[in-house]
Amino acid sequence: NRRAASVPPAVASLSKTLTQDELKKIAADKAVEYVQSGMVLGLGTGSTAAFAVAKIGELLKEGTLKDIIGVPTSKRTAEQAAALGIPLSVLDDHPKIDLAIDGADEVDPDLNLVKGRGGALLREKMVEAASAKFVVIVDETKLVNGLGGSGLAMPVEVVQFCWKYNAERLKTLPEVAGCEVKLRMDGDKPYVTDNSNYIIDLYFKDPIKDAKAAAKAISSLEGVVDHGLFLDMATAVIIAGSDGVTVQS
Ligand code: ABF
Repeated sequence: NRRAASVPPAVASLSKTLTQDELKKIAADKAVEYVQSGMVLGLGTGSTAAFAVAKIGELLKEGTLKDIIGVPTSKRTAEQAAALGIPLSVLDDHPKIDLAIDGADEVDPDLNLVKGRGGALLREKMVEAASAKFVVIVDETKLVNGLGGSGLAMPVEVVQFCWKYNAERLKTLPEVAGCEVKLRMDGDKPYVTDNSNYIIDLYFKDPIKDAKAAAKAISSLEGVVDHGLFLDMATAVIIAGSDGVTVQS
């Protein structure tokens, strides 16, 4: 049970005047404390994860960390890590990852997540599922009582072929009843993922009643590649807020 893996609790008092970026960096730096020399690391995507990647690069450069191999979860992260001199690999060559560090869009009280508003959900899920420990780093704005509860997008990655057909089918699934569906755009063109797929974003008025059932139903549609529900995957979540840093596991 990866949820039971021990991550030491930590609390630090933070000033109430910190910006969201400062909070993200605090969470990221805390997660990097769990990195040890010789580890194979899953490198997340997004602005919070970018702070962690930057810190790992810094520690490697100064020699505090050695022999790290990073497995990036997106082309963006691969570029950032390569520029910092972090040696990189892929799951084909390093199928077992010691620790993955990544952000999230929503975190519920059971540490289930919505991820993928940054568009990297598929590679994130593959890398994080292959990780012995998966530490999530967020600022307190990401906490929700139920997944889908932020009212923001819950992404579903679909093949380009007949995406409208799949958008219609997603809309009629009883497990996500009432959600709105929208093809993610990049200017006036559909957004294309690192895997050459499209993303259909689901918007909920109320939190998803049964996230497990929703995940199963969405995955059952032919042409759906993956979705942003990351259930029972996080080992620990590091939350930076105005009252301090907490680690939930
Ligand atoms: C990744 O980055 C994604 O899964 C998630 O969509 C996003 C969070 O971004 P940020 O850290 O910029 O809020 O973790």
